[in-house]
Amino acid sequence: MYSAVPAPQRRDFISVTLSPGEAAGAGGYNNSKAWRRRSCWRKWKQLSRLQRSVILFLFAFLAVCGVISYTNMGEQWKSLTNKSSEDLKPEPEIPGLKPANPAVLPAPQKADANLGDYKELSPQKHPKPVHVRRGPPNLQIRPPRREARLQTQDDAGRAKEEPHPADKEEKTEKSVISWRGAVIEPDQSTEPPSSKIKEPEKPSSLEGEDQKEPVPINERQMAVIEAFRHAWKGYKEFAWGHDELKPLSKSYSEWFGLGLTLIDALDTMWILGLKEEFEEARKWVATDLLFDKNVDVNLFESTIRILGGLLSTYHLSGDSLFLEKAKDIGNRLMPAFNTPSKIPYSDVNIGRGTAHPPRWTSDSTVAEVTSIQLEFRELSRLTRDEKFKKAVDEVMKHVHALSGKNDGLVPMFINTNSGQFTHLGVYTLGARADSYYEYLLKQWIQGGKQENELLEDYMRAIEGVKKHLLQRSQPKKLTFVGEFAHGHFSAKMDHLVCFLPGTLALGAHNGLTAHHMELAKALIETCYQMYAQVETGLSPEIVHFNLHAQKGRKDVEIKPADRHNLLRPETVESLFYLYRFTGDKKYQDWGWEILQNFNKYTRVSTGGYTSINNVQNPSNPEPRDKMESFFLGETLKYMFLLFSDDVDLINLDKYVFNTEAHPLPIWAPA
Ligand code: DMJ
Repeated sequence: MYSAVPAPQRRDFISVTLSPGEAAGAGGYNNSKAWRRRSCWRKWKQLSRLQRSVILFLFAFLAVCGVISYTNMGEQWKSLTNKSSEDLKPEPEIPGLKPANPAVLPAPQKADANLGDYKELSPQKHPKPVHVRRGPPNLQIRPPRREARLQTQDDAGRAKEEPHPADKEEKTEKSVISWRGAVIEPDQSTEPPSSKIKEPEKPSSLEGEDQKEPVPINERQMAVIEAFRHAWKGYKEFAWGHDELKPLSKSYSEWFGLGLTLIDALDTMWILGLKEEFEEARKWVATDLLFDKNVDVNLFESTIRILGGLLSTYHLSGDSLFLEKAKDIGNRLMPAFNTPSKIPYSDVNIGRGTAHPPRWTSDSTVAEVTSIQLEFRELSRLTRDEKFKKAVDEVMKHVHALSGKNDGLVPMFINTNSGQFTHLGVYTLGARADSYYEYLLKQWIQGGKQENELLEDYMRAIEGVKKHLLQRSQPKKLTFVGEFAHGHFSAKMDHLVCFLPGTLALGAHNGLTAHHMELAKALIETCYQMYAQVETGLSPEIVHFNLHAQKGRKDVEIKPADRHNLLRPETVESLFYLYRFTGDKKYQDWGWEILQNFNKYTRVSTGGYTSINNVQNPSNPEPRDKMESFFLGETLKYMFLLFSDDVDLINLDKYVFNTEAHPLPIWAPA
């Protein structure tokens, strides 16, 4: 039976009930099209006007919804298909080299790109959205004074390319490190929670940081900026483009004639945010820095200061000018490796392409030949030319296999003909050996902790230090690193050795034993005392520790020939690492004391700072009239970083400092 729904009592809703009988209608079931059309039309006519309007409205509404959802699905589908085709793109290969992690490193510029093409800090073109970097164009600092407040966006164009998606993968590599069968548990306790080790995903200056609020600089950092500006004023006025400032005689000295101070200071200016100074220096590099010179340079010194300085400035600024210059000097240094043993000569004539050992010997210094690796390896990665890396890796392999070590401790000299250690039996962590140990660890870190031989040599050497060189002084029981010569211990310690606490702390931060951190803490206390126990509050070049308590004598003794101070960085460098990894403010306070004493005894009123001859005479410290390039390259840079509470200001999980304080990127594991 079919009946139309009776007229509703209430006219604000409709109900349509259809039953098979009703649907069949009086005339019985007829499924013809005409019948169906007529029947529907009849039913439609039977509906009230309101019912018809509501039905029509519903249809219209459904139709609109349908159109909208169709359009959205189309967009989503489009983006999905695009994304998957991007993800499938193969990663370009670097022939002969393990691919570096573009998440950590900027995409290398083509070696021949923009050679000599000076663009005055003009933004480069970027294929991807721009990320603002730290440094002059993007200061993460807020100086209180107007002139120190630098813009944040204008030079954003120097940012690097996006990393390859494959390198964004979470790496959970940090677990245990096996060393000679021993399992070394990573030391969790030595890491600050905010900088737990994980594989870096991007250069510290890229994404993520951009979203972060800039960390304001504090008063102590401002004091470092002021000190830098004062030093720079002297250099600019009296030594511009020369190697070192002589602040008292208002002149300069030349070593290689390559603007050493200016190059060493480039990345410091970037980090301190000194845009104007940086721009001026960059102009000099672009127009006046020419390596085609008939001049002998020391391979090690020019590698760590010039090559290292150019590479780090390239990484921080993204400016290909610095890479081109780095490539140029790198190539010109290569003749040093043309020796019978492949242990490089100490000196190279960068204009003539010839190399030679010092006049009086065919030996090279062990620290020198083993502390050029970070720079040449990085140059290979950037230029995709293996020869640099091959040459320096060969040196490390050779030294690794060499006999004549004493529990991992190396002699100070190596012969370029025979490839053997010479002057056996003398072991120090000071001059001529120091950075061998530093670079064992740092190369291992640079290479993504894959090169086990480096780690082995490092761990064994630290055991050697503990066994042969570690002692405690009287009366304060300071732990110090002495020297060992032909079976005899000497309580002599160079200020240079003060790099060691920082290196030990860095190793502990990277998962090595917690004992290294304990030793680092003990040693940095000693290095601080090398300043604190001296009349000017500045350390001499060398100290001798008292092994036996004697009334009225301090721990630290200074010989007349050793009481000079060259504005060296090592203690401040270690204070920086210790503060980064422990957060203990006393390290900042110690650094602050040291800065004040530099200001008190080494600052020259007309501009610049000077080395002094006598740290024991506050009334006349006997200025030497020389500002070493590392004062700007290292000492002030580490001061600035030490006073910063921003772990991303040169993040130590992304960068490794060369021995001249030039940060180079850490590669991701293959
Ligand atoms: C710097 O050139 C380097 O730090 C080097 O490793 C040691 N000497 C000076 C600083 O003291």
